[in-house]
Amino acid sequence: MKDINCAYEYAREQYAAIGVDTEAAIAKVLATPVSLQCWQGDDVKGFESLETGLTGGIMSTGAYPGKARNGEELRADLDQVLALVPGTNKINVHAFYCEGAKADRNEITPANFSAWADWAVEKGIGLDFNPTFFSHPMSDDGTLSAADENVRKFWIDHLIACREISAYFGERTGKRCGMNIWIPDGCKERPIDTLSPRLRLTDSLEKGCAKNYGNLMKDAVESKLFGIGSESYVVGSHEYYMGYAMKHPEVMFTMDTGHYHPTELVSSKLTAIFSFVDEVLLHVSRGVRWDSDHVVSFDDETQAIMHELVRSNTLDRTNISLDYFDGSINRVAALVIGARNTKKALLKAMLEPIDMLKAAEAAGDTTTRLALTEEYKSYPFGIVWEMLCQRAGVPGANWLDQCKAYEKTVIAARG
Ligand code: RNT
Ligand code: ZN
Repeated sequence: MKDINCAYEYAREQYAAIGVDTEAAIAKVLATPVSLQCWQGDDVKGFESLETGLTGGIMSTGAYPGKARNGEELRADLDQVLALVPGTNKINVHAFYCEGAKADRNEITPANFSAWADWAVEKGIGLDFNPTFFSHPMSDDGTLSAADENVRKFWIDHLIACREISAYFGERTGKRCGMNIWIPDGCKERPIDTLSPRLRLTDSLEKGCAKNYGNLMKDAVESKLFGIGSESYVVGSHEYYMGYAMKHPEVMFTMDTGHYHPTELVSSKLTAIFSFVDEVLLHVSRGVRWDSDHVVSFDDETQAIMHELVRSNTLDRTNISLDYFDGSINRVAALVIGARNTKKALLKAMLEPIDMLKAAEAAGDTTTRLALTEEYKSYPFGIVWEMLCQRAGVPGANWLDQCKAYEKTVIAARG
């Protein structure tokens, strides 16, 4: 059997003939960070063991055995994930994955996250962070938009604490920490007063985000269409946060691919947002009929997003994160599948002869544009992907073997 080098040589030449440098594409994909959500590892449970269970109108379904029960287990699982996902990765941590001395959400400090920081420093990777405005007895009647001033104060204090922790992550890892703010505030039925909660949210965000941490951390705001129990009204809607991000240029705008009407696509919104916003944070997910947070697939939309970023040269203004939680299959595999698909889609986008296509477009030759775009879809990019994995020292298509072995020896032993 011929080896991969032989096949790669052929692929490299084919791409070179249309002006695409596969080596440069591999290098760019390997250098582009993708932030992997720790919450896939335990069905968004966290380490606090409060009575509430998962709230906030999101839901993880499935009862696959062996979810991580503490920081040690979760980080061990993430070690295994990182061994199977090529290139630069970050780990995305949520505030309720706190450890050490017991502290309520408004009291957590960097000390509660030193185990995460130590681990990341040892691995040489960056961390991102999220305040947790759900799964807490104080989050039932709103958080940052709550009418009750005590409740609102509690969550502003949580926001302040989380930004301090994010800056700590930035300092410890030497890599800027992106902090994504998502709140579940909303209503099952249409409220009469839809404005006041939004004005309170603005006030809370401006108060909570007042401190400037320089380049150690950067805030992001994530909008949503609806949640379970907030079907009729969501305070932090798309238009709301778009407006907030316009008013606060230092804040990133987050788009989660599951947070729009099923016929709306994030890929079609990106350059509109980039016309006015400096940096975007992506939650790459897959909604099936609703915001179901399925594992990211190598599907049309994931590819379209990557094409948009590469074609518009906005990849460096984009923070790619994953956000889904599937408890019905091996959770390590779930994270690996979504992460590999995301990077695969990015690679495919990097292998497009953009200059040639742009030239055809500029010349008004839309026939060539369509003919070639379609033709290049079947170029041998799978071989380039295999080579990318080899260069990164991770398995190719047979990565599942390692994952299964880990399941047998480690995950199966969990009660
Ligand atoms: C919820 C948002 C949010 C969460 C995570 C766990 O709809 O997508 O990003 O999924 O914070
Ligand atoms: Zn999200």
